[in-house]
Amino acid sequence: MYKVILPAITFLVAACLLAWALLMTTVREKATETARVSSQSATTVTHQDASVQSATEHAEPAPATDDSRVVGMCWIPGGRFEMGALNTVPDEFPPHIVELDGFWMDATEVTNQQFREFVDATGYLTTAERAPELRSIMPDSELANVKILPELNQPGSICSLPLSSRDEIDPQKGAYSWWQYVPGANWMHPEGAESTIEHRMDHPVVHVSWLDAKAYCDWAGKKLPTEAQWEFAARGNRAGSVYPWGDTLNPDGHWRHNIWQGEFPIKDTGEDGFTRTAPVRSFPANDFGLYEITGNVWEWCADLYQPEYYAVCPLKNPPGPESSFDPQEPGIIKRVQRGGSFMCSDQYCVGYRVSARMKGEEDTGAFHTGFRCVVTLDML
Ligand SMILES: [Ca+2]
Repeated sequence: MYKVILPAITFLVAACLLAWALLMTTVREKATETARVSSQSATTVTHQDASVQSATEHAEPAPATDDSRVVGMCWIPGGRFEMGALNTVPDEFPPHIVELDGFWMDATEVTNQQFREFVDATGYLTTAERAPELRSIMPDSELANVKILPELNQPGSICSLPLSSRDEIDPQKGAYSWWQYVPGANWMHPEGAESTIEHRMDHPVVHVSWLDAKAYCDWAGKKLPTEAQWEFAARGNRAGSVYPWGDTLNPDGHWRHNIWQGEFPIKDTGEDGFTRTAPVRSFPANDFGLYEITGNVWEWCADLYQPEYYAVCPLKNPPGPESSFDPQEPGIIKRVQRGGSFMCSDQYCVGYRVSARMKGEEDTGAFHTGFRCVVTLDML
């Protein structure tokens, strides 16, 4: 008999939803200890370096270029900023200074229409359209020999299923009570085989793995943003703010991004106008002209994930760690996701804060996960 477990693809979403509480208990002590040693210099820099400033106080203008790739993208002027946060989640600690060269970033999340053009041009099949391969499992880990449950060994992806009451939440299953692997779910069928994107071509593409996002970028001549680029861009000119527009979640009673309202995960009241993905440009852009940089869908970043990377990362253009390590699932390769999604609630996963970090298996998408791209100066 094979030893069977749920496929690694089901780990992603559970991690997204359980990470908050688990990470608090799993890595706080270690992160704090590490940070005690390493953050002193970072903190010293943070509070003594008067040159820390928002990106555009001395913003360099966008370089003149006729490169068609940057059409419709936003120029993010280089600068230095404080990345991370105090007193939130251990993996956002320590706050530290980062310097970045300027770059262009997509004004919106990559849409179904854009992804359709990529697929039409290349014939690319996303990971959700292929048989599961467990490609995120590290070959030397204790998970190396796991097998996929036969009933799950077919193309599909992760969807959240509606619950009618909290009685349907199985304490043993936790987030698996509402997150399930749905055969036939993929970017063209976000809620399963019978669903369609026919009237959602201006919505962000979902059910794309990190590998799918990278394939799109390679085709488009772009890259995924580094985690530092993403946070710098999301913060705009608002150093230290919780959200891209400030510190108040819904100023003047107006929702500024697409998240979950109501009792999670039972009833999303859709006060912001949406209970699933929203068309891009549904909400106001941030200082740099970026739409839905938080909320709507999680956005893949280029970086491998390590919760303690901030304590050791370089000052200039940090590329992310050289290897992945998630204490919760050390045998699985994780990449960073940022920005939160329409599934994020202040009752559960407040991943829509600009400093909030998330991680996912690089071969796994979900119905609340997409991406946007960047072009850097060295790519011109
Ligand atoms: Ca919403």
